[in-house]
Amino acid sequence: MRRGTFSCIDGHTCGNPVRLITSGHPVLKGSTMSEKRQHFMANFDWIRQALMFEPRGHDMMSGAFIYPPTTVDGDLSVLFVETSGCLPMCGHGLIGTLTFALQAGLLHPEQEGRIKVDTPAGRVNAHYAKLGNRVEWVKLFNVPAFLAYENIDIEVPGIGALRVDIAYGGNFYIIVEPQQNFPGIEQWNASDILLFSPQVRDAVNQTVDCVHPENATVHGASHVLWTGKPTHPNSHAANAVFYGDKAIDRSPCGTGTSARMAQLFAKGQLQVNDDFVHESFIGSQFVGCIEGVTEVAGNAAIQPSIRGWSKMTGTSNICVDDDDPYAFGFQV
Ligand code: PYC
Repeated sequence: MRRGTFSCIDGHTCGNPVRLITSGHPVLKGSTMSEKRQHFMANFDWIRQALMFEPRGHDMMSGAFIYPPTTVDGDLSVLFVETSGCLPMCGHGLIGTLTFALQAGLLHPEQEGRIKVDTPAGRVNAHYAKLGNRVEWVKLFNVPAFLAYENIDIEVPGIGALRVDIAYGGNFYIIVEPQQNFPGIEQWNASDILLFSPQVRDAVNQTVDCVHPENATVHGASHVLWTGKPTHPNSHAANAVFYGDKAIDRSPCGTGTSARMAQLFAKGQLQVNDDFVHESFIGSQFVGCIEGVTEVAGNAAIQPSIRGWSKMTGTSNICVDDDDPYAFGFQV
């Protein structure tokens, strides 16, 4: 039987939705969050589809479940759910999850202002600041990010030739910078991004095989990060991140910002300790920083951080009953 009632805290991080599911969790097998993610995808994907897709969700919907830590020193674990699947890591999702969980009294870290989170992509530490009961900001110390491929040439129907880079920041990002056949996001509208991104993604995945060198369950270039000129004088760059089938991230995208900083670092355009203020398609901002350098499977990587804020918009009890023909959602 596939049915249940799920309590949720809804809100957004810098404009992009976050649905923190606070009851109705399935029991997951595995000793790491990566293993639990595999178990969820194989056995409980109906929960993701029911809570993310229309009519209970929408194209941009993104959410998370909190579980006990899977490491001895962790405070909690997080499983991410989205219209596109179960991401190994989601920056805007984690900033929202921690904000809502702290504000709702669901999370009591050992050390005030510090949280240790086990995610499917690995350990992410977080700092936060509170004013009364309100969380003002959350800063994530994300998993190591690295440039995976440089100067990949693809042919995209309706655009022509494009040269792209691919970087990892918790997911694999195809990064498209302004060039002859792409003028920058400031000259495009949302429908151009929605039209061309799936074709760019298909072309890249037919050309290169993106697999995380330390965790083969993390594979495939899933997100397209189009770049361009920012609108705020204090932003260093702007982006429009496409994910799933129809989503453009309303936030500046935490894992995308990490990937972009890794790309710029590898090209000598950003240094350790540099702040990188990244602007989203709607003009909201994350403050990124390269905290240090490290290695992933013997190759250079950065230790990225991202700071952002979230706001709650409401709470809900969502029921899913398999006698509803649209219990598990639909996409148009
Ligand atoms: O913030 O990492 C992120 C993210 C991934 C997909 C949408 N947002």
